[in-house]
Amino acid sequence: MSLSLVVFGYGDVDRRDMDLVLDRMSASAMENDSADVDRDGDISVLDARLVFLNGTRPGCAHD
Ligand SMILES: [Ca+2]
Ligand SMILES: [Ca+2]
Repeated sequence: MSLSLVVFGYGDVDRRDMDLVLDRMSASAMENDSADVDRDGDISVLDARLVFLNGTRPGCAHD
């Protein structure tokens, strides 16, 4: 499974990407929705968790 963890911005996975997922949590994902990281059709805590765990900075901080 290939994940697209970059929700916002270019290349880095940070707090802003996670915030974007959190903002849209409980919404239905659109086709190819970047906030639906695991592509299961829903934007959920699992997507936020994936972004957090795979952040490019410690603790998923932003620059
Ligand atoms: Ca980003
Ligand atoms: Ca999902």
